[in-house]
Amino acid sequence: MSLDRRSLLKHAAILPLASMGPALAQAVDAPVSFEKADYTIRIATGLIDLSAEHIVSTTLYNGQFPGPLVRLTEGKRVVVDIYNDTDTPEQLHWHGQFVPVDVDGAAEEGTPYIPAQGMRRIAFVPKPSGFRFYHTHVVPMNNLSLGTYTGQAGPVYIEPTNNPGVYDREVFLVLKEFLPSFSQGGEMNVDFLAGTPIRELEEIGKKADEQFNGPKGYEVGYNLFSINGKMLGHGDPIRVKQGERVLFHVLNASAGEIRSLALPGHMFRIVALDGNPVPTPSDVPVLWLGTAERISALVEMNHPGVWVMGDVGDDDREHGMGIVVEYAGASGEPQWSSPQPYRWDYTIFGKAGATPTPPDETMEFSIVKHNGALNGFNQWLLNGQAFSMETLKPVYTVHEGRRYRLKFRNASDDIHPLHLHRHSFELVRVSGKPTAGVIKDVVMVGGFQEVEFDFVADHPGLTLFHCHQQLHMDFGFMFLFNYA
Ligand SMILES: [Cu+2]
Repeated sequence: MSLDRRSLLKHAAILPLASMGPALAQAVDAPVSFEKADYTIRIATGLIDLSAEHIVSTTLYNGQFPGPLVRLTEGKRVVVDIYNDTDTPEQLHWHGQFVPVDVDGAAEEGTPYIPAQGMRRIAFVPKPSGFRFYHTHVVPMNNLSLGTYTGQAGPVYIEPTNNPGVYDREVFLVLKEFLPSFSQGGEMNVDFLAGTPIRELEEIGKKADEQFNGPKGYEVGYNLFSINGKMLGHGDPIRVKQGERVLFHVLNASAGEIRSLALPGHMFRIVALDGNPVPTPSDVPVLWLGTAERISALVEMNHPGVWVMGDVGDDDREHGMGIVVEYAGASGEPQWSSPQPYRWDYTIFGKAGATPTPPDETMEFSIVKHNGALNGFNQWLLNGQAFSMETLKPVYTVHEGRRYRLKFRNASDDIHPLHLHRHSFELVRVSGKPTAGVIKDVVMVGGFQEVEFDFVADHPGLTLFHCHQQLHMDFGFMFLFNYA
């Protein structure tokens, strides 16, 4: 290996830090300074070839998009070295895992930054099992070259201690847009969620709009769309055989878009949501995923041909959001046909006739948008309060061991993918429909609709809640739970 001056300087910059060893290490349950890392993740600027004509420069994990698949075993401690070769301090968040605050990767909770041109070694015990992911958690605000607008996302699969494995093979799909830009036209929300808007919430939203009646707030749009870092028609197809049972693990790694996915002539049997097995696996023609949601779905390959598996939005699919599925022996141009409109309803995966454990306490939150209130950006308020990035003050307190019911009332026309850190939650009611047994870490609440979910406060430490739409979380839609 030869080192040029630049990389020598880079190594020199790392050395004093690395030699500090234990000071950087997270003492979890054993000293880690002489251990070899199980995984090394390097954050650096790099290029991704979305197609031969579309090569994008952005920040990546290990020079690739998506970042490497991190395969872990539930309960088996893992050591991860994270190097930051950029000039910006970074946070790497282990989305959907029950990890302590110093590992979680959220500065708001107190996780130390991975210093610019520095590194952090972390160690943790992976749990719960299933499909998780890792992504950056810095706050980009109006800088579209930071945070989840970059290519910093990768899948995590935590092997359960026993895996029933009723499939022939697994395919991971990471959905992601590139080349973001601001627009001020206001976005059209596709009407795909089950349920009907609540008049009272519409009235609250209307009042807020009358108060903040200037131009619509900035939105982020994208030029290029991809699955596993390739635009539709570029990269290898998914090659299948007739009769094969393929388990797709689909991740929406967008900074703020909702994504759909359909495969003409095939049904998806959803077996897990956000990595957690669902009580009632069900067949659906289309997958809908809010930002940061994951779906694991079995597809029986029983419709030979060459197909486009893609977003139902024609424009997004034509700009790359799709991947070709090719049966052995089939040839010709990949075929697409739009599925019938389908209403996405989380409750069909629930446990029929069951009722969740009653909570010890219920907290209610109203979601209100102040149109263009922050230098042209929409500001988001929960119960009248926008999160302060300056004070990072926790507003709500939970007690260990207690079960909390959170009820969100959305007085805006936007769909919000609500996310709780370091805990999972159980859906209790979605747009008026009761349910039980669906365990998630992100859930979409529809425009002028309501959602309720329960979580047990069993992972002490500051716990972040936020909307996973990057613009929303950066401009107020966030709060911290404090453990008493
Ligand atoms: Cu939101």
